[in-house]
Amino acid sequence: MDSAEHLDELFDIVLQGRMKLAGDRTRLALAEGVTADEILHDACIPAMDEVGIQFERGDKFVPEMLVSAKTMQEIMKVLKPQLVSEGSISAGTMVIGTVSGDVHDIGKNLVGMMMEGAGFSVIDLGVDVDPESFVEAVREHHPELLGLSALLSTTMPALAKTILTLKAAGVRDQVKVMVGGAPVSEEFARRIGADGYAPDAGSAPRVAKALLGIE
Ligand code: B1M
Repeated sequence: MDSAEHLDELFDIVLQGRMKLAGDRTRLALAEGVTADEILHDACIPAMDEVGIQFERGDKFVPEMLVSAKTMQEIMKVLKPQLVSEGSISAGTMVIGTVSGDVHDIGKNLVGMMMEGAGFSVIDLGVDVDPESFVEAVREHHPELLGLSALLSTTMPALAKTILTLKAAGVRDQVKVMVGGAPVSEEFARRIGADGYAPDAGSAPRVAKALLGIE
């Protein structure tokens, strides 16, 4: 099989949610020279976009969307060691989570992996994280950076609410806040008082380092 055939196959595996095949076919593709980056950006992410399009059209339903997400997570388990290089000196600590009311975690997990790869220690609070839990985590871990992810237009206000809660708790100035997620824009980030916005996982470490004044 050539690279394009491997990528087509992995695209279909994610789109059809063929979870049992995911790990083995990913390992085979890597062994035959396809890169982790290609598998992520040329197979998995386009497949999830197609899942979203089919969901909007009414051709797929939530359970199918969930199986596709789980299938992509199986692939990400195999890709993680390739995507995360060994950072021996920590660039800083990042607390990350998906905001209240939102359970989407694939994008957040990818951002976390890329940040680890760039040498950050990442503390992942998971999904549906209420503002008070972010405050507690800032108090407990003293991170340089707080990452907030939102995938639904209905949970975008929770980004703003989290920042307001940090302010009310008196910890807003202790941490740089970076936001992201498909419906979020640079303009929205600025409007709610975030320090930074990254459009995707690839750019997140660069944005984070710029915010912290690292190289
Ligand atoms: Co949901 N869902 N979903 N879903 N889902 C979307 C987001 C949607 C766009 C689908 C659609 O209609 N086309 C739509 C939102 C519409 C809107 O609000 N504008 C939607 C909906 C409506 C819903 C439900 C309401 C459906 C329902 O129940 N009727 C429901 C809500 C549940 C909830 O959260 N309360 C729901 C549920 C689910 C599942 C649970 C079934 C599943 C999630 C499983 C999981 O994550 N473990 C799911 C999925 C899989 C999707 C789609 C198909 C794929 C999301 C994904 O993983 N993308 C999605 C359609 C789509 O995105 N194409 C959809 C791949 C991922 C790599 O990309 O998450 O965008 P993404 O992350 C990117 C960037 O956004 C960015 O970097 C990442 C990597 O490059 N980024 C950051 C993300 N976080 C960042 C943080 C940063 C910086 C960058 O700094 C901190």
